[in-house]
Amino acid sequence: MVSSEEVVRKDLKMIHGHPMIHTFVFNWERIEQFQCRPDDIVITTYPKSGTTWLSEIVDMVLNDGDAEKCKRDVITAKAPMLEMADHGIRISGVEQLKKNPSPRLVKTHLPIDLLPKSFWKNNSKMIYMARNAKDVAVSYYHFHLMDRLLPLPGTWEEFLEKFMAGNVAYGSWFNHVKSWWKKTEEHPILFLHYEDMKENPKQEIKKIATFLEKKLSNDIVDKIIHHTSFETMKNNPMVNFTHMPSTVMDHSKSTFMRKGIAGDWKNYFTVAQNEKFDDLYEKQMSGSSLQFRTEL
Ligand code: PPS
Repeated sequence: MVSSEEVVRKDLKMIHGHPMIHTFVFNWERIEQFQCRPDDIVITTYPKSGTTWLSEIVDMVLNDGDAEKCKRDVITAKAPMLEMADHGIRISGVEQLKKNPSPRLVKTHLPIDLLPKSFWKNNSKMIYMARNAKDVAVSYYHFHLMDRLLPLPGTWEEFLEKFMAGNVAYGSWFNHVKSWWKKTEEHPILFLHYEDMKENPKQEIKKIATFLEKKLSNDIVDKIIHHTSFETMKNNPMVNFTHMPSTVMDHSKSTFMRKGIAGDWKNYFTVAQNEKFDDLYEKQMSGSSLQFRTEL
């Protein structure tokens, strides 16, 4: 039996130059040697960019908008996070994936160079969802308050400094989004934006259906929009993470389904923080064609 001291609020650990959640690094060979299946669909994001939302949408697309079928299991079982391991509190991502029927959804936040090679060799389909950095920082701060596998965030000010420096789990947001965007030039990656999904879910869901070679009627797309709206997902225990053991997630500190909007950063960034962030942003993103909207 593992004691909570072994997993809770530990410092991050480096793996091949990337800061990672301490317990995930254990037996890293399981990630390096992971063998994908030909029809795996990889859902890849920087943390807090709408991964759960995208996962539920993809599951609905694959199941022709059948909401009841999509309640067959919790989201962490339907779309296991590849790198997740917590010394046996829960079944690891790799073990859950081995059990799942094809086509499997594989959730990951891994930077490009940590993704198992088999996915590249297999030319696996991948969907990347990106969200603007300021809202990600705010969402990630609140997630640190409740997800006890992460180190404590300190104050918002302190956390923002760490986020800007890339001293958070999975490293720099800038490097993550830029490198995945660049990879779209040579690999089948559907690159989506959280803000576009908020603004026009019909259009974005149709893009996903086309990418996955699924034909969906307008009626089915409407069902998917309804089932995956923030309000519906917030109240759906299969996707709102309330099933998680409290050792791992403390919903009394912050809820997983927190606000689900674009532009919440304005409630947290001071004018000075915003100016500093914008300066860094300009430097980090210069030379990349990737564009974000920070409000709708
Ligand atoms: S994780 O832990 O990295 O996998 O988190 P992730 O799922 O990527 O991101 C969580 C944020 O996504 C918001 N969310 C949604 N927004 C809009 N619509 C729907 N349906 C939806 N579902 C989840 C969730 O509320 C988190 O964002 P914040 O800003 O904290 O509310």
